[in-house]
Amino acid sequence: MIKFSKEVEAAIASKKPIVALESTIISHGLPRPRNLIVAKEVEEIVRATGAVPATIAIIDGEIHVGLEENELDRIANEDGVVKASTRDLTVLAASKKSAATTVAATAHIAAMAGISVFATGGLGGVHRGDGFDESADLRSLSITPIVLVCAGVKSILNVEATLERLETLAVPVLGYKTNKFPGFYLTESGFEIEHRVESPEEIAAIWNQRESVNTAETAIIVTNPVKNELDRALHDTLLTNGLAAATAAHITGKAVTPFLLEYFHRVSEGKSLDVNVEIIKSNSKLAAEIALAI
Ligand code: PSU
Ligand code: MN
Repeated sequence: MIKFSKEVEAAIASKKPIVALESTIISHGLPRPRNLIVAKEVEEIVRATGAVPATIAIIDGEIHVGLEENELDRIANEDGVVKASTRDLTVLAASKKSAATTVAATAHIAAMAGISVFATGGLGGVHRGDGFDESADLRSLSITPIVLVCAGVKSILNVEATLERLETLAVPVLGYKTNKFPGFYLTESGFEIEHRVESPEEIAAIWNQRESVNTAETAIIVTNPVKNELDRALHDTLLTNGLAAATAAHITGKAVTPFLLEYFHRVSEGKSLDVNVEIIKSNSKLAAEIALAI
């Protein structure tokens, strides 16, 4: 059912630590041509830390865990690559189409492949505004055993409502060297985190307690704040105007997040993009350290 890259297949055989990486960030989160460059750099960071990168995507209907170079290139550059959540996997398998996987679908597939650590940029969550829109990322993390490293939830979202949903869904949230819930582009979102951790070993120890307290079905979210945050005034202007632009353009459903990210990157003339790239790189490094500790 799963096609492994040569590198990931060898890592499984020799029991090397593996880090899952999502692909929607490549196809729908970052602009070309930087998306492919960053995707490769992130894989290199994981390798340099001593783990093996497994970028996950759907190629011609098949689940791929670890992408060969030409496959990574297809996800980054082909126009027909759609954004897929867990519910899309059956349809894609039957229609043999290609897709990039969101946090929800990537976590689902990684767990299926026996991978226990996953790095992304910002988690999806409850959207702002009057219409109801909650990312499938939250539901997926409540039923998928994986350590997810992120820089909090994307600041385009309703952070407070998202944290409440994570509490309801019984998904633990840890702050890496912080008690402040990170705000994706911003180091702090204004909300607190109860559980602060200081090292990858401490995170591994928490992960290893799941069976003993019978909570092995949920993910563990590790939040890693960005060091060089986006200018706050610029961030707030982008957010207000970006949300207004999305409403004016009648953007709904799964197009909302890619629209807002593209708006931020374009209007900030790449400033938000630089922060987004730093986030992904630093999360991938921490994820590799956690994978080694586990
Ligand atoms: N983090 C980023 N950039 C992204 C995403 C996360 O830095 O593009 C993607 C992830 O794939 C996440 C998705 O699962 O955005 C959330 O989309 P939605 O709100 O439609 O569930
Ligand atoms: Mn949505």
